[in-house]
Amino acid sequence: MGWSKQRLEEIAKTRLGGAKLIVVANREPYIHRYSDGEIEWIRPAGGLTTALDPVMQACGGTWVAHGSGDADRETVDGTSRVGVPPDDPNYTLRRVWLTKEQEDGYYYGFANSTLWPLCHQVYTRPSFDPAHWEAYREVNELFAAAVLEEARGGPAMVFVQDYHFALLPAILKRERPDLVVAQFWHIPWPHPETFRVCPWAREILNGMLGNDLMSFHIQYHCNNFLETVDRTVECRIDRERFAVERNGQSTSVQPHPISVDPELAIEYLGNDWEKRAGEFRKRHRLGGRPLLVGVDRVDYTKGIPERLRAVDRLLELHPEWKGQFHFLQVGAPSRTHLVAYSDLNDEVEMLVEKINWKHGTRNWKPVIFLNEHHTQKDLFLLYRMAVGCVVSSLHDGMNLVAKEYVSTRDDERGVLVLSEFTGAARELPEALIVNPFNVEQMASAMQTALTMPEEEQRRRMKKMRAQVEDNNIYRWAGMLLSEAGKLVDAEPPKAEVDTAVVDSDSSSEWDLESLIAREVGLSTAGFLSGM
Ligand code: GDG
Repeated sequence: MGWSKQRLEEIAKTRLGGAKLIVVANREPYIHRYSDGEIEWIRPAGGLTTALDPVMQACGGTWVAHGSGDADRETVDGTSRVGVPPDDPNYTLRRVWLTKEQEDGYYYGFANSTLWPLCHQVYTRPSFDPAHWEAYREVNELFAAAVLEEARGGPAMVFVQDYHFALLPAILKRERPDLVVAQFWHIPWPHPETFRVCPWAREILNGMLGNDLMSFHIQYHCNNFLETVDRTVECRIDRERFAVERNGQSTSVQPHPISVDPELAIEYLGNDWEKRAGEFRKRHRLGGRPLLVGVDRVDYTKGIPERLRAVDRLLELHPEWKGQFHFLQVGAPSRTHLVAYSDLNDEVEMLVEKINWKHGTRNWKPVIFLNEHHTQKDLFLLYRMAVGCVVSSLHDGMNLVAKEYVSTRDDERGVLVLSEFTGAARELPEALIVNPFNVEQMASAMQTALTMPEEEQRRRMKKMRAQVEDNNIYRWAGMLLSEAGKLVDAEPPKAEVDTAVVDSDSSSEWDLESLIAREVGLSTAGFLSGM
């Protein structure tokens, strides 16, 4: 029995015991904006929203987020709420409004110029600006007020997302000790020596220790976090249970690798993907040539220049590929107000230009750079068309692009080139694992991807698909919610549980228990064996 949307729905009903589910994330899952005078909605690029929207669609509840679209205010009711997905609403989006100064200091400043580079080992110096820190604190208080309003009048579980809200859990616990608070950190947690340079390291850790459950993608990040806490704040570390005890509060620290919804691939590809692929090839003058693709937000952690240099090297080593393939890079613009990001965009554009000039001909360009936001449907089409997908992150919490690529390949073809510095590399060892800093190795992996025999592709892809099918996004959310749900102090609403469980399958409650027990058993065994 596997994890599905329906199983997750059951978990939400049984394990949350009637408590309301409130997700807090900076980014909203749906943005309303003006286009030619009309209001339209889009889904933003980024791993967090991609992963959590299906979870909320399965569980229901409220998602609290920054209202960032220019038509967001026009589409909410008097309490800043709107039903989503906009075309078929089944959960609530509560928007929080920020001033330009708050957004500058909290989002572009402390979150993305301090914590983002601090947590990723990519040699970009974090900035430590007291004004940004002030704005970060202020916005964490502002979000806490919105969450407390949403949680009024009953038990609730608050599921906090990411590094934008390190202070939020302790604020919530201070005001409502009965709330169950869990946080998932979507990016890596660095080595203690790296983190300790932050002037506000202690305040950040105090905030995070307000959580009942603190979760990262992999055990290595949990170990780093526990070590950082041990060296920075006064507390008792329970290494047996992997928990931090302090002032009567206990924070359990657990790995839960995030994933994707494999069903989405079927939905997005539909029956017409081959026709759409033909149109795409024509539009970009690709002929019938094989494609290697990269799909990323343009971010300095993703190793985009590194993979372009590898394309250059591949063409130097194997000039026979000239005119014979394309490297297609989708680069969704991201955080463009920050100099580090606009500089990177310029660097990528220049590199593409240089490589195309050096190796291209009048009718053929080796690299095609699509520097714009795409729909997920279009991205999945590219995955399905490509003979290989290159993920060369210099450091990445998980990396969902790798798992999305695998999820589209029901033909069991295609090769994944995957950086060893992603969380995903631990789960997908059948990919061609590379060090993105090693240009020769990357070029050679691209050569292997372009020439791998079909049988070999099939053997590897089969295993990777089984992994992504089993460890899907519903398992991630189900495990996290049931771990946190153990702490909810409320009785399940009888009628709802009865209908949900008995109607679907009379043995499913037992199945659910044994499924969770088996999973917990497995993860404990993994931990004990030092995985
Ligand atoms: C953070 C962590 C962790 C890309 N371009 C467009 C677009 N995307 C989508 C992809 C994928 C997502 O964005 C990117 O996810 P990643 O996981 O690769 O990276 P981050 O955004 O950095 O995510 C990461 C993740 O959180 C989840 O925990 O895996 O380690 O850094 O889904 O398809 N989506 C749309 N248009 C685009 O142009 N709609």
